Amino acid sequence: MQLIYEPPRKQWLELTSRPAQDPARLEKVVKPILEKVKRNGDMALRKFALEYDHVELDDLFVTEEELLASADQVGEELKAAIHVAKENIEKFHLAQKESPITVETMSGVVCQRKSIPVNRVGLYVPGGTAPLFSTALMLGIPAKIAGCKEVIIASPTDSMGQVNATVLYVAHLLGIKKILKIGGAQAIAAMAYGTESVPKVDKIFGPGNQYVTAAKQMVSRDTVAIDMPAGPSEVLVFADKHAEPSFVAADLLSQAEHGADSQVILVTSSKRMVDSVAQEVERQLATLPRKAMAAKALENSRTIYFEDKITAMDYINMYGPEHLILALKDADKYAEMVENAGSVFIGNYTPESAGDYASGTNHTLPTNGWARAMAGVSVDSFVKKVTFQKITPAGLQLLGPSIEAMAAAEKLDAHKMAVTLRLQKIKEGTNEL
Ligand code: HSO
Ligand code: ZN
Repeated sequence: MQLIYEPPRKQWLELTSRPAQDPARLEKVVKPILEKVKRNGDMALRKFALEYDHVELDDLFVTEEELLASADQVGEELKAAIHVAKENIEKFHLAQKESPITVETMSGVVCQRKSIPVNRVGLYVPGGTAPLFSTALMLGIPAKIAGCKEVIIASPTDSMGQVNATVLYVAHLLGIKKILKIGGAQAIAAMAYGTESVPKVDKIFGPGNQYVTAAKQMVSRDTVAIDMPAGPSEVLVFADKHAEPSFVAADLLSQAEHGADSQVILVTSSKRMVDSVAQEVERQLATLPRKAMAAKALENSRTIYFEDKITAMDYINMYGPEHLILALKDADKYAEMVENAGSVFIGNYTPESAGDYASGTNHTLPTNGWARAMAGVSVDSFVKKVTFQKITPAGLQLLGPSIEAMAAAEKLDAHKMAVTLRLQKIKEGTNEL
């Protein structure tokens, strides 16, 4: 980990950089995949499954039997844990449902805003070295709460043609029946364009490798909405001298083990913490099954020392971390100062893992500084907020002259006419309302 003491403000921008991506290279790989799926539909999907997952798929979707059988393959302890997580995530997301707002802005002029679910959504759940069944919970629960009519999951299979059993168990628990056995950019293409058997969706959600992310970005320019421009995962831990070095190290490593391109940052106001966390990181790293990946991520990572904690908060807000852990004595006080972060973990006993799995908050969060302007996934991400308005003749008499004046000033005569004609009718008394 790179170590920086008291960086001057002019250096901060550079210290908010993330590991470099190469979008042009990714686009070159992904573009032909998208085109093949667009052109050849299911046939292309079967070919890609053979080529990348080494599996011959008869059925592109998980069968009812496979879905039901998943319950037998998941241990009781894990099932119980998943139920705890599901309940908490449901509780927190149910509270996010908004009732319509109705405001009479002027007498006879009623404006309304109402949440209407996105009809069809596609949820990408990564497979591979670490199938993230928790992502199925984090996306499936708000989709169901929002009331989306059609929810499909796409997840790659193993070489036996099976989607991870725990992913299936979660899908079954949430009542999601359509699970596409395809991963990678080709899955994103299938959901974005639709094929003979895959419905075209309106919005695609979920994390994935760099190809999946590039594919999401590319299809979003074309035909479908996406949750957010996701990049490699990040955590920033802000620790004072009261923090527990072993906790801090474990939090840093829990993000580092996600992938070689993850970024972990330690900001601290204690010189002693710099060394003790480094020692703990070394010690714990050696025990991790994914140590090679985590070690690689640590190469992109930084420890930054600031004597003054308020200055440290300024830097943190500029960085805009996906996850921010406040391992501080006055954690609540500093939580009040947070402006830019995806999700904030307050105090020494609130690890990021809690939010990753089970406390109730969503783990699909903005990375790469997007937290400066965007929020993570919530029920809001699965609805459109549609506005309505209704104006009575009396209301139009009140408001009309303002509209006419503004339309005239913009020289948009038809706009003005739309009001004038109605006002005339009202004046003549021939309006039937
Ligand atoms: N930290 C990841 C989410 C996750 N962690 C899933 C474990 N499983 C991105 O927020
Ligand atoms: Zn995680």
